[in-house]
Amino acid sequence: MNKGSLAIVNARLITPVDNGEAKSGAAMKELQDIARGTVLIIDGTIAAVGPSHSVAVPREVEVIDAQGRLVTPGLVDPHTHLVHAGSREHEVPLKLAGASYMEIHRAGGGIASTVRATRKASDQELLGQAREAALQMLAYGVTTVESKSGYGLSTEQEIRMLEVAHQLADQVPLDVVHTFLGAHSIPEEYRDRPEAYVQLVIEEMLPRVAELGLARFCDVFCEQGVFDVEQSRRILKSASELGFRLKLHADEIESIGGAELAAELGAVSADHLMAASDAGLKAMAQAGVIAVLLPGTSFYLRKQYARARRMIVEGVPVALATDFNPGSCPSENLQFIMNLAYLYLGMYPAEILTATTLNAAYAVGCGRQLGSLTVGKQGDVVIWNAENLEYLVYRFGRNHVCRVVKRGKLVV
Ligand code: IZC
Ligand code: ZN
Repeated sequence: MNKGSLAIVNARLITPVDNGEAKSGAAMKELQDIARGTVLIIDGTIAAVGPSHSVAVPREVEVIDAQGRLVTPGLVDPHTHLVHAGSREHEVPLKLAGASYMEIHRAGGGIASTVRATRKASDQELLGQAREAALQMLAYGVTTVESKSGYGLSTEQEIRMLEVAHQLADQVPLDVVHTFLGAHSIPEEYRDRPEAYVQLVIEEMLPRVAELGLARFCDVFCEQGVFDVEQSRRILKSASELGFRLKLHADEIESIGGAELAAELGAVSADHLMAASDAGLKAMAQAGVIAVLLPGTSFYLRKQYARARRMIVEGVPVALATDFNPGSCPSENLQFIMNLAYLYLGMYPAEILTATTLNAAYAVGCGRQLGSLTVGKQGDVVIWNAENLEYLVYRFGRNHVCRVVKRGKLVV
């Protein structure tokens, strides 16, 4: 990816301060706030951050005058199902008539319908759809995105999904973090022998994906009627032995002990957590597992929201993501997720910024390089058409991005 040099001056700079780990508790609200600041990026890396009068900008470096606008780190979206074919608008009338997500899933719709569409699509079609979505994300201020497989559900098709995601990473000015989610659903051809599918994931898919170096993380949809805690544990332990870092779709619909399992395995994150138990949250806090909350999914499924305040009080680091997928959150707009977090998770604007930058970066294993305006980190920056954070999370449904800078290059 191209690297550039530029300086943004006259900015209202607001950023989390990185102390080497994801922020929890009261620290989620602690931000550095510089009223008239400069960020200087040289060769893609942040070289200086401070009050404008204290930062000398070399003569040859291009200068952008932010004119008092809010400037933050580039946003990180740490949970998406970016690569898929087709769409699922046909499910909405079923939902409005009372069918639940899991009822549609059990009837062979839901994930299975996206699996059918994805298997049929050519690499070019998959790539085209993912590229369009990734560029939308970028337009909304996202400079790094996590991307899961999980609509192939055979060794060959899962590898193809991951390879498409790698091709995508070469074509868009975003960093893409790759996650293997072969255990997203039992595919139709294994419907009557789910255990054989678990074995396929463990014995064939994981070793192949590891050997090809296609994914940093392994994730499992740990949910009643999908993969239970015992199956999830076996898959994730095998993944860990092969060097994958771990994530879980945990306690989204039923409280089955997904949060507890994430803590037991030392997962980097447990995601969703709408139904997570008190004991599960305590265990996550103890083990330092990041909660990746997906309020767009609660909104779209018209379900309960995760207990973000409780998590923050318990000391669980919280991050926010879109969950962009064709079923339960068909939107790539992380700004809308920030609005939802403000109104329905009861998070404060400062916590929301931490959750969509630094904590999100740690949730994808990139906290040392991304997620804050810190000297030495990558020069990923958003200039907003807003003067403060409160405005950003108050005014919804429009895109507040003014400029996006990726590795020191103006990309939006
Ligand atoms: O396609 O429905 N929850 N996986 C788990 C999803 C939502 C994606 C989908
Ligand atoms: Zn998901």
